[in-house]
Amino acid sequence: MSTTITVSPVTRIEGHLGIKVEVEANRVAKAYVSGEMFRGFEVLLLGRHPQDAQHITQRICGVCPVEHGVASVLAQEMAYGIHPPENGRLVRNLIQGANFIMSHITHFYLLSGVDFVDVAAITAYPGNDPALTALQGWVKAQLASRSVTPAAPFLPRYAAKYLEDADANFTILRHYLEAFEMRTMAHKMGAIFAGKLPHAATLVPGGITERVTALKIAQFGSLLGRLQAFIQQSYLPDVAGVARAFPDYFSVGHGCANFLSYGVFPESADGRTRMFQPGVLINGKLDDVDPDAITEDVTHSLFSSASGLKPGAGATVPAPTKPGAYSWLKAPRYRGQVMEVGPLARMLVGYHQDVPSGCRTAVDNLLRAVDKKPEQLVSVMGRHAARALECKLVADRCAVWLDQLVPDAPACSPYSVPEVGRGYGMTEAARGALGHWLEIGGGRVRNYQCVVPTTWNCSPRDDRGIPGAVEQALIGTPVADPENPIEVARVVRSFDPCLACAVH
Ligand code: NFE
Ligand code: MG
Repeated sequence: MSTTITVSPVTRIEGHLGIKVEVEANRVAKAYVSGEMFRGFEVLLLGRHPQDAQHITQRICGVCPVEHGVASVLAQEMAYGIHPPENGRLVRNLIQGANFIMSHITHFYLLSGVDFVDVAAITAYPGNDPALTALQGWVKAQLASRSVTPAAPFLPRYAAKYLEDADANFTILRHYLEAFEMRTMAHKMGAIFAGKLPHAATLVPGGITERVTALKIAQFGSLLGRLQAFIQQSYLPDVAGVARAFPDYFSVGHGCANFLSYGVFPESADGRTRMFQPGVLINGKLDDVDPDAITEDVTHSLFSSASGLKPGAGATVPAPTKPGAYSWLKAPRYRGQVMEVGPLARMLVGYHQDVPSGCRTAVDNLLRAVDKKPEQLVSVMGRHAARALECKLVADRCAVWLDQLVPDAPACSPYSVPEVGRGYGMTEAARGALGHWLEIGGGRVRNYQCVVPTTWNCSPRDDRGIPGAVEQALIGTPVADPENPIEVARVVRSFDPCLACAVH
């Protein structure tokens, strides 16, 4: 006999995500992941001036707007035949790096960490540290209001086994409060060159409109130093502590085990070398990324446009009552295969490459510290660890890019918009591979298609009925108590889904 569990909407993620799993003998046998709204950015861009695209597409999301802006200017730069000067490239890396740092800290402390930390236990923790007193007051108020309206962010929550070490529990919760300040600091740091954040005002084709000055470099460096200290002294040890306390989660949430990364953070003007180089891992074999191998199926998606189109020729026609369809996400595939994207994909692609990204050493050190084999990283805990490792690598690399900036040197190249043209921008957002495809006709946007990280991860079944990456990761997940499916929540949140992005 099977029990159906529906969790909708899933809290502590971005956007509207529905999960339906069928549990047999305390294991997930079938999983359905759905995006529950249509947004239509690809439709509303049609007929607009191409230069509006980096501003409009940033509004797809408040978490990764910078990356949508970068993907859009990369697509335009290909169509206009230009590259940014050195300062433009470096400043973009710094703004995007600031966004990765903000996003990863937010995900661990404010979103998914609460799946492992025992919030309620904090009320009994001894001491009178001001952070403790603040937390206790907050949690007590929430617990007291439970019967009336369960209040975010801690309630409602599943009855489950949480972190049992009271000191570690308090430490992570103290860092939870600090994480609010850290994510603000990361935004402030990026905004030094972005003009403002979350939505960057200074991103343009050809580079960046903000002047690079010695003062801005110094301000950025000061905030970066404090973030590096938090990552090193709090984030990495806290993730390691959770990994030690929940070793089972190195064997839960395996998924498709195919990984795709478009590469990110250009280290040369033409973007051919990048801090994280592009790569695709299928059945453990590393290959170059071929943009032509990307297609989007829609058989189970709420669209009437043709299935299996390449994004350069893609179409978005909503069909809210389409029979057999259950999600507002398309189903992206690479050579017809399901792909996982995100920090784990970047770290594993980097691990298999002989490039100086630092991935190989970081992953080797991690494997030694947790006494695991590389294949065990393909799991809930592996995703958290990869995210934390990447956060440190990116923060450290930001210090190098900052050092390479030349005050008052140009940060932007001139260009003109052609009547007809095509381009695509492939980059990485915090959650994974992000591509924008642009076609210009009559000097206006003739077609615009986005294939987005969470569209890859939370994809529905494809034309062949093959489930998407999160759907596959859920299959086999143990569920001890169907009334409290914490294991399902932990698998889903390990991907850091953003449904606002996914349905764009
Ligand atoms: Ni809306 Fe986004 C996704 C990321 S795409 S958070 O999925 O990261 O740039
Ligand atoms: Mg799309």
